[in-house]
Amino acid sequence: MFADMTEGRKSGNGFVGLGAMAAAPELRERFERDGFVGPIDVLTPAECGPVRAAIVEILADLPGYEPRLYEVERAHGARPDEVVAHFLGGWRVQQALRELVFEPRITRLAAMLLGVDRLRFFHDQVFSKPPGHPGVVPWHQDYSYWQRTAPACHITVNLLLDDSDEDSGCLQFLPGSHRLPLLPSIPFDSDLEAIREHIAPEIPWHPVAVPCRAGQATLHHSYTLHGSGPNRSDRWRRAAVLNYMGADVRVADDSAPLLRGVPHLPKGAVVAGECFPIVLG
Ligand SMILES: O=C(O)CCC(=O)C(=O)O
Repeated sequence: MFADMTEGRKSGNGFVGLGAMAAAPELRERFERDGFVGPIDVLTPAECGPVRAAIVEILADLPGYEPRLYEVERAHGARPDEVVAHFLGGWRVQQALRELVFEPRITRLAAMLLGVDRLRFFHDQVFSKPPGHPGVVPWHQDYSYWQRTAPACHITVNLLLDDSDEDSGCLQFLPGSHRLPLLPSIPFDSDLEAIREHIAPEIPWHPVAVPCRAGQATLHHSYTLHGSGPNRSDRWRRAAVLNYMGADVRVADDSAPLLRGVPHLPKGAVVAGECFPIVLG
């Protein structure tokens, strides 16, 4: 089928060069087989500029913005030269990040791969690695952090705002790992491969790095193991991450609000309300 798409170009296990939706059946097949797809063209490189500027503004005054964000990585605050900058909730404070949440080029792709007609926004994240920064994002499964919502019907879009490759610490995936059981959640400042002590030695460890150009994205299943190494390059490596879920996902644990500053929803309630908008359907 790819052979028909003569203007297109295959890269990684995704598809670039034509509208990704044109390749929907292939992408879906790859997503089901590997637990991730990418790189996929989402934004133009020019459209990344305002998003990068929004991130620069937040990072320049993280303590000032923190009260309006959902979460700022504590270990980064304590050891900024060692730990990657990571925060949740940028969509609440910067228009360019807010617009990404509702961007149809993103939401249509996410809903198609998740296999839902109605898609709901959960939260956003930003990961920022300056040139030469030694920080890593340890291998993890996203749902290990999201068990307070159920069922696991979630998908992650990782949108690169700078060209990224193995030198600059691009994202890596373990193909097929979405079929593993749920593993323990790993503290953000752990070693890159800390998760391996929880994985049976007979499970093959063959990570696949997915370099992306600015404006390209990867999408992954919430059980897929992924992580990223240090930035050994002289370039920035920043990513805006959009986490979506099916419209019927419910609160599984109401011991606290799902995120700082959002209404406290009771156990069993659909994760709904203006903090968790329907973005498609
Ligand atoms: O961008 C990274 O290095 C990590 C991103 C991540 O963990 C995610 O997209 O879920």
